Amino acid sequence: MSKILVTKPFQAPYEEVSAEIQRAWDAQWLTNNGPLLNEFEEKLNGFLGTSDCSIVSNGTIAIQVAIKAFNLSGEIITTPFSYVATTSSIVWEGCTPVFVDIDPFTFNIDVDKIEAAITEKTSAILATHVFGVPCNVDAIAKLADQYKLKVIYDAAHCFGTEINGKSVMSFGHLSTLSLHATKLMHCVEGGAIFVNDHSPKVDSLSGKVSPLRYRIDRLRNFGHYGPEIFDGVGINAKNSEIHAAIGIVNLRYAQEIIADRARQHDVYNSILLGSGLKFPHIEDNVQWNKSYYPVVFQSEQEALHVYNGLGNENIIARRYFYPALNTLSYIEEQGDTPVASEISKSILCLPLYFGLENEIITQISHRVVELCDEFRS
Ligand code: T4K
Repeated sequence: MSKILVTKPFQAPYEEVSAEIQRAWDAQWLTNNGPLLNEFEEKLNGFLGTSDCSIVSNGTIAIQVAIKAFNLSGEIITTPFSYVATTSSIVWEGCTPVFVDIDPFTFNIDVDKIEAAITEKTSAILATHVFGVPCNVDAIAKLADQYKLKVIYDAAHCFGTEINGKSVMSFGHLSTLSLHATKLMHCVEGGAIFVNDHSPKVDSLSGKVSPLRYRIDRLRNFGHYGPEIFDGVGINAKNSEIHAAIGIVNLRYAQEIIADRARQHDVYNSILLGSGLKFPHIEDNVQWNKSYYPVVFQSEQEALHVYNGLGNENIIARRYFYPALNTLSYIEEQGDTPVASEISKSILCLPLYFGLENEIITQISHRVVELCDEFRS
């Protein structure tokens, strides 16, 4: 079998991409929140049913800008089971991550353990909807209200996931999305911040926006409010017209990409369900985007046996997300997170990308079952 990667970027027909890039080229406007970027924002809002989206240069800076937008300090309660960017952004912004263990079924932060981690220094909860599976947003909102905490969701994996038909970006005070090439929806490099701020709108250079959106739009552009006025400290988190052009094209295929992920999941499930493996639990009211195919094995040794066995046949699975983030070398207070520790060691994501054929998925699945049988015998 030729090499099967864990993922591949979606690529729209090149003519469509070049036609869209041509618009930026003809306009001689290439970056600095130009018309294509604004169009991409509107189209993202249109697709997701959200109202306030600011595109930035990647999903990591989206988290960092989010933390700055609320002027967070002190401790931020977070999950140990996510990509490193969730934790590194907290540390980079000078805050202290406080790790709360995860739920063994959804692999998201365990809401029953959050309250015990709240101290007078806690300023926010930054939770990841890992693999696009939503956290218990109602329970988190209740705790946040009670303790006056901000809620930021790292929704990097969540394009297209809904709760009761509503985009998962509509929950929490703010959500961040990654639009990186490896994501279900992408613009090569990119990220977005979705705010849920219903306070009275304020004037911005581009019209009336919520105060939080206003702040984020300043933060992502050096603090500029016009050429000579700087409204607070900012950074360069802008994205370009070329990225926006690719995003606009890819968005045309969003439904098709999501449907294709569901097809792939069905094929994997038809062989792997019932073979002693564990999969994320999805609540009945959740429409999951199926952006990854994570499988939890019975032990780390079994996971590694499968990982190596597949690797020997050129099938590349990935240990998303190992190691648990509270064990990173720069973390002082690791806390006690046995569930995250166990799951991070025994999980693999199997190959999943647009167009991956049923036949290949069938072969991978049978091989996984054989390798597990071999290990267990
Ligand atoms: N929060 C969470 C929860 C996240 O998962 C992430 C990122 C972030 C925040 C931060 O968002 P960004 O700042 O990245 O926008 C990838 C991605 O780089 C990263 O975006 C993603 N999460 C993370 C989970 O995975 P790697 O280490 O898997 O990348 P890499 O280069 O090994 O590529 C994966 C596979 O894709 C390989 O098999 C090769 C293939 N590939 C990759 C690229 C880039 C291609 O075939 N073509 C390509 O162009 O990190």
